[in-house]
Amino acid sequence: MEPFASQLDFHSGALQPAGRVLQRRLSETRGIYLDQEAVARILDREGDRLVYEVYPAELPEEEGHVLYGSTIVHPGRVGDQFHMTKGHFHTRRNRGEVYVGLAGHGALLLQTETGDVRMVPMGPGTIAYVPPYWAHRTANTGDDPFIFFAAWPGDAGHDYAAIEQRDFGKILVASGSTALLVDNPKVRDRGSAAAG
Ligand code: M6P
Ligand code: ZN
Repeated sequence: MEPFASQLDFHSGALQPAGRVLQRRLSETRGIYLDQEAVARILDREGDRLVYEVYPAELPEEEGHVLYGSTIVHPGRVGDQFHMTKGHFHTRRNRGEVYVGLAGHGALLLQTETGDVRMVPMGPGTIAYVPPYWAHRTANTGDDPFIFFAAWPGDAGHDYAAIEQRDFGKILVASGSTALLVDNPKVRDRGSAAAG
């Protein structure tokens, strides 16, 4: 393969050239939010809102390559939760990732397979390291688009099912103008139901 360069517009978050641009709307990510009445209300009143977009560089998903792309999480809330990405583990769990904040403000949520959760606030210039074995999800905690760049190993793969089944143990909720990290009641209930 020949060396090449792509151009990332820090203002819009668009990467060019890019592979297939992914647009995630509310309807296809609705399951990640707690307040299903709020989801239904939004879909009913304003239609299928664009929540986030991913511009991937067109590269072989193979060992040795470094995949990269930009993500734009549009500002907004669903109930009192901020707009967020689906979140995933890497299919090959021992693959890490690097996130670089470019514009806007957000948070990176990370979780291990045993349910340990961490939160890293992100803004322009923040470089967040996602170690191997940690699932990751981002949320836009501000009022402007939250834009970040990510790079990960070509053979990492995306495993969404594991996080759909288990969910993150903590959620980010809006409290006035700040973001609070609180226990996910869905996971807590399931935990106590299993214990009892
Ligand atoms: C980052 C990277 C991508 C990921 C995207 C959106 O850009 O981690 O691999 O696809 O965020 O996250 P998700 O796939 O979890 O919706
Ligand atoms: Zn990843």
